Amino acid sequence: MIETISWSNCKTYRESEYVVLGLPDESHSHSLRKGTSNAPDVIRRISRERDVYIENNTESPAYTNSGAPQSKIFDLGNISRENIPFVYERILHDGKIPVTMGGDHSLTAQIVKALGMKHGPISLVYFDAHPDFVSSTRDFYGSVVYDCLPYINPKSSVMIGIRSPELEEVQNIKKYGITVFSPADIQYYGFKHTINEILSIVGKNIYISFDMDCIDPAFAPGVSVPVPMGLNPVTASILLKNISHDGIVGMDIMEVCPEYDIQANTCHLASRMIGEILSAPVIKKKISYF
Ligand SMILES: [Mn+2]
Repeated sequence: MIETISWSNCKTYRESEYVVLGLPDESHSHSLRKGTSNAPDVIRRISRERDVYIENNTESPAYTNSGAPQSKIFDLGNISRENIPFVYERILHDGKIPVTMGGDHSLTAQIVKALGMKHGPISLVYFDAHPDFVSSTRDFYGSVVYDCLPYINPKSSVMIGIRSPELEEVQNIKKYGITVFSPADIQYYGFKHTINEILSIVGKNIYISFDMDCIDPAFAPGVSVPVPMGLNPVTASILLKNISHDGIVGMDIMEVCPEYDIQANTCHLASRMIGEILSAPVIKKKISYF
């Protein structure tokens, strides 16, 4: 018998508020490191080995770290890149919030497209070591933000954790007016100041895309393209909670590369970050059923 590991804490898709999906696809990555397509299943498995997740526990919070009100979660399993438009359109039509595990970061552009078509311009909150804002090449893991441009409002979007931009990416950041918070900025100006700045920039329809390489490789070595001098996990989690507090239209966690992980630290952190989001927000949007 094949064991199915899922994040579901309610019995049916219909009653869920959040829908978890895996996108085990790295076909648009140019990284020398391979293996992000294994991340969804490994993160699911790790989430059950530690304290974050209690399967099918409908009586107490699934995410024991927060003590926050419980969200209803249904895990749809893994889907293919080709099915993104169809599946996300349905999830959004049903008034639910997609939570995606990648896979390479290029998948985010397709998700944001589906969200933008449903909700209008998205405030993109982009956690990453790299801006992924290349425009000379398209539709790969380095052009994600450029590929998202038709569906986002750049002036109400932010990048957090950036510390390895290419020249053309710096030019695009200036050209389109996206505000960047590097790890050094956050350290220098302080936490509360950073949170207030971010909250003053982002509008409604917040989508959080969390490239695991935003975190320092000391904490998250298992990523495709690690860069030193990254965010501390506590900093990232508090930013996540504050940004998602009033509701988000979706989130993803991308670029986890289990093969390069050390003692599953990165996968455990990824599972915890998803838990932080799922347990944090007060859902203000009305949930519509079939
Ligand atoms: Mn990225």
